[in-house]
Amino acid sequence: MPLLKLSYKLSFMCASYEAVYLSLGSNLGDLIHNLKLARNNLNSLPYLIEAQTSSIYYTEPQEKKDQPWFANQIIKFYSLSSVKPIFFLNQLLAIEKQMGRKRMERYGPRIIDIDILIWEGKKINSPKLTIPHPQMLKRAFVLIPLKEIAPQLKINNQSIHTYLNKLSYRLIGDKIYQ
Ligand code: PH2
Ligand code: MG
Ligand code: MG
Repeated sequence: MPLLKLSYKLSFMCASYEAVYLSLGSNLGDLIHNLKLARNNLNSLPYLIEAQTSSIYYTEPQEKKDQPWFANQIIKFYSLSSVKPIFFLNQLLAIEKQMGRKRMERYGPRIIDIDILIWEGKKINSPKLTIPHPQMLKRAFVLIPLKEIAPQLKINNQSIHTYLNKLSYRLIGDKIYQ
């Protein structure tokens, strides 16, 4: 086999992957359709493999209260470890834009928001990107679906359960009040 072809094949077989947890949110238009479309767009990125998907929750808006309720969902992917977080972030922003997101006000209504929550083995503090996501530990709409798909996950050595215990929220069916 030609050397180039062999090394191409080997790079696939020996590729290493890192777990990445993403949060999806939508509160404008057809919420379920928007989450589905975002999930499809993510799955069309060649370096991502979907591993687990949470249920969809309907969640009371946080930070800015006077806006429609959100549909939220968490997806765990494996990403090729050669992919750089800032490159990935730019691809997420491109998906949001292509789906029609207009950035008007901070925390305001949006067709789709795709956030990087956790990237296995990485802590990042740059002006454009902070990992783990700086607000995730205060948000029941993140912690509840995350616990559903990764009950054993530790964040800064603490369980999701521990963080949830510090919050005041109500989970009624698939609705999260906070
Ligand atoms: N996203 C925000 C602000 N507030 N509230 C809920 N319930 N769900 C969200 O996804 C959300 C929010 C900014 O990204
Ligand atoms: Mg967000
Ligand atoms: Mg965002």
